[in-house]
Amino acid sequence: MNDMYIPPLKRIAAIHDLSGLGKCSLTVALPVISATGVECACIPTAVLSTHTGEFTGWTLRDLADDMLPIARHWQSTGAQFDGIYTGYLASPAQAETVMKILSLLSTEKTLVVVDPVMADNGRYYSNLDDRMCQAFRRLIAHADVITPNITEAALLAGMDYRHADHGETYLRTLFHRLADLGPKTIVITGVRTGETEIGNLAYDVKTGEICRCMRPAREGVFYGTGDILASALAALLVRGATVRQALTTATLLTDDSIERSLHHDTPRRFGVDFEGALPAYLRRVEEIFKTEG
Ligand code: PXL
Repeated sequence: MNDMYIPPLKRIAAIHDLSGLGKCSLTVALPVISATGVECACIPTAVLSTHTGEFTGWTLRDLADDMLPIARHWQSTGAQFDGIYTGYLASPAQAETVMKILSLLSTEKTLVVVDPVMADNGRYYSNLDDRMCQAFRRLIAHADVITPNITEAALLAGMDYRHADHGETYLRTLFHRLADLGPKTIVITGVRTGETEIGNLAYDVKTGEICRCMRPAREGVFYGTGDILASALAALLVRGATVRQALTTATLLTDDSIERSLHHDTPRRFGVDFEGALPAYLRRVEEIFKTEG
C-alpha cells in the first residue's frame, strides 16, 4: 500500500434536482459519478417528491435562492472543480444562476457538461415550455459538452421532432445547428437509425467526426436513463477517457440498466435497475484506467 501510487480524486459539481423517488437526476448522478471514481459535490436546484413524469401530485421546492450562496461558500473554501455537470433546472431563471455559478467555480481546466433536461418523446416535461429552451440556448454557449436527447436537440435547433428513423441529413443538420450555439462536443441520445436500433451519437465540432454506440431498441419511456448516461459520460471524461470510450461505456451502463429492468415488473415510472448494472460498469471503467496505477 505504501509504495502504491493512488492518483488524486477528480471532483464534479452536479447541479440537478433531487427527486426523492423515481431514480433520476441527483439520485442517479451521485451513485454513478462516485462509482466512476469521481467525487460528486451537489447543488440541488429543487427538491421534489418524485420526478414529474407519470406521477401526479408531486411536491416541488425551488431552491433557486440557495444555489449561488452554496457556490460562493464553496469558492471560499478554495475547492477546485474538474467538472461541472448541470441537468434539470426548476425554471428558466435558474439558467442565469448556473452561468453565475460557472463563472465562480470553473477555470479553463474545468469540463462543463450541460444536459438541457426539458423534454422527451416530442414533448416538454410538466411545468416547462419554450422559455426553458431559450434559457438553455444561452447556457449551452458556456458548455464544452452537451447531451440533449433527440427531442431536446430538435427543440434547441429549431427543427421538427421526428420519432424515428433519424437519417444522416437530419442528424448532420441537428449537429450543425447545435454547434452554432457554442459547445465543442455534442452528444445526442435516443437516436434511431432504423426500426430495431437506438443509441447515442457524439459529434466533435472541430473535426466533424461522429462516433456512435447503438443498441437494440425497446419501446416506451425509461425514466432517468438520460441522467445515467450524462452522469457516466461526464465522470468518464473528467477522468480522461476519450469521447469514444466514454460514449460506449456510458451507453452500455444505460442499456444494461434498461435490460435488467425488463426482467422486473416494477412500474416504469420508478426508474431503471442501474444499481444491478453497476458491477459490470465498474469492470469496464477499471479496464479504461488500468494503467493509471
Ligand atoms: O430525468 C429527467 C428529469 C429530471 N428531473 C425531473 C424530471 C425529469 C423527467 O421527467 O421530472 C424533476
